[in-house]
Amino acid sequence: MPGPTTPTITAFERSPDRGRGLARDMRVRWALEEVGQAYDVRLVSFSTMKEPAHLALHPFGQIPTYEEGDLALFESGAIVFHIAERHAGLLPADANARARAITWMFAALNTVEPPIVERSMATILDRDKPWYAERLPVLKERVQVRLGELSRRLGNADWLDDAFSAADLLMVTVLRRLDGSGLLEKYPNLAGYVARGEARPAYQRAFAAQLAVFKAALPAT
Ligand code: GTB
Repeated sequence: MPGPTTPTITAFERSPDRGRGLARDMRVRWALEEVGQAYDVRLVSFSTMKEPAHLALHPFGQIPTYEEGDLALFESGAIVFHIAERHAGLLPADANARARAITWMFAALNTVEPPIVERSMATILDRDKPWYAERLPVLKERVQVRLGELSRRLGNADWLDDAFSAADLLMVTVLRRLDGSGLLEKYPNLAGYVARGEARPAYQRAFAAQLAVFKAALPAT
């Protein structure tokens, strides 16, 4: 039963990923599920996101946002960090292990995600450009360099630094953006890592929730 401080997040009313859980509300949903925090979702359209009410919450007119009492946050990484700080289970108690987990959270968002997003955006937005055929291999190579580095570091470990943490949650969602590209499969330990994340019951609940939104928006047959 939602209480007065039940957080509300925003998500796409109609996600362009067609229910594959690739939009960034997925990582926030997953974090909330991991810590057992109930939440509400406000669905927004692309036009609603650019209106003053949403811009007051998110200066760049995007999802996800997070509201909890007087607190309003944007940026999925900051939201996941906030959830991890306020609840047990997503960051280690040991100060050094916690600092390493936070380092990996930044690495996921600042070092691994950018080349993945750049490649993915190019495949969506730039296909008709005269330079696309030349540029795509460059973008693909940048992703492969990062995946190779990450794969070497992960080795045979289950998670980035001992126990599962918010860092793994972010890294798995970042790597999932490669879905359908065929790139991840070249690194079996990374593919296994993503599969381990996806197998977590909290992930499954989050995925089902965002898929339900997509299905509800489908026209009745
Ligand atoms: N740095 C911000 C964060 O981490 O929260 C980035 C937020 C962001 O890019 N939000 C996107 C958005 O609101 C949705 S997640 N876009 C609308 C806009 O900018 O007008 C990005 C996303 C969108 C679609 C897919 N997909 O279809 O696969 C995957 C990811």
